[in-house]
Amino acid sequence: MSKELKGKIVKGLGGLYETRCADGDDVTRIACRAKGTLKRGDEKLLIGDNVLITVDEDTPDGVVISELLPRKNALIRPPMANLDILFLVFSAKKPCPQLETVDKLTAIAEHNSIEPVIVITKTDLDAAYAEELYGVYSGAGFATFVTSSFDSIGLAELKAFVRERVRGGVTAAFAGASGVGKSTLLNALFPELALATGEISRKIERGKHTTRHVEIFEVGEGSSAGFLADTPGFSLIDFERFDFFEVEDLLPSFRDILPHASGCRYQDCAHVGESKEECAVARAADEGLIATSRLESYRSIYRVLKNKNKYE
Ligand SMILES: Nc1nc2c(ncn2[C@@H]2O[C@H](COP(=O)(O)OP(=O)(O)OP(=O)(O)O)[C@@H](O)[C@H]2O)c(=O)[nH]1
Ligand SMILES: [Mg+2]
Ligand SMILES: [Zn+2]
Repeated sequence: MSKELKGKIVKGLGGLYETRCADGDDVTRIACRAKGTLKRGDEKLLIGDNVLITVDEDTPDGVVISELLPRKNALIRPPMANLDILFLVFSAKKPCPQLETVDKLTAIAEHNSIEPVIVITKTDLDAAYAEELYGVYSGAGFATFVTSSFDSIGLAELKAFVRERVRGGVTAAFAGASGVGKSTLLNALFPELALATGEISRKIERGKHTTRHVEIFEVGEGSSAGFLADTPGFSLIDFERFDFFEVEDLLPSFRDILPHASGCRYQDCAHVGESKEECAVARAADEGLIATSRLESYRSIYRVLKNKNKYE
């Protein structure tokens, strides 16, 4: 006799997956491998995937992931599927935030209909800069939190947000560079997780890639639970190498620039020139309606996308 169960992949290590199967409030975890065809190409399984599991009681090792169910979205960084909310975590200091990387991530999230939420960590190390960053990102229209896991700053607000939004099957992840304090923050919010955290390299002020694998945790219980993942840090978001989206998709992925992008002198304005007379976006930035760093990121990504594949 064989039967089929629906489950969600919450963890995967060396080809062995942990899946979460729910029947109402009755939740079980099943460890299993995947059918051969699900290990290659586009079908390669990701944490967050919803799958069918075939349980064949008559054969040994008869529990296997047999089918990948349709995805809402899939990201390369972090490598996850079906995300609803992406918490973009970066520190005020140590390591210094790379704002262009943050802005690439907000754009990729928006393009995939994932809500970006900004979390600034280590405000204890540079409160003034953390405030400045808060201004940039809340001003751009993102839910933004300033935190310190060491001084318990902003934790109650962030926890309330997570409890309110990451529930009822919603999937979210903490993502950002290595060493910004993602795992430390998750531990501060949910001490029962007891995640491993690591030191920062003193010489180069970078993290040491302590978290090695994506893992989803449950927030809340039973059918009202939400899913929250800790993910390994990354530093580069390379638009040249990966096809995150096309140049036409860039403007709609910047919610703070899009509303200002009509009213330029030329209809095909790419909003990359400095002329305030010609470009309504340049004008808006000059009036302080768009943060300089956000517009710089926009322009830099535009150039990369525009030049891509040009000589192929
Ligand atoms: N000053 C200060 N240091 C912090 C804070 N939060 C974390 N740290 C330190 O930052 C370092 C890295 O923390 P982790 O939580 O391991 O960072 P991570 O983002 O999970 O890093 P990866 O797993 O490598 O991606 C550790 O030495 C932490 O003690 C904070 O609020 N303030
Ligand atoms: Mg970590
Ligand atoms: Zn323009």
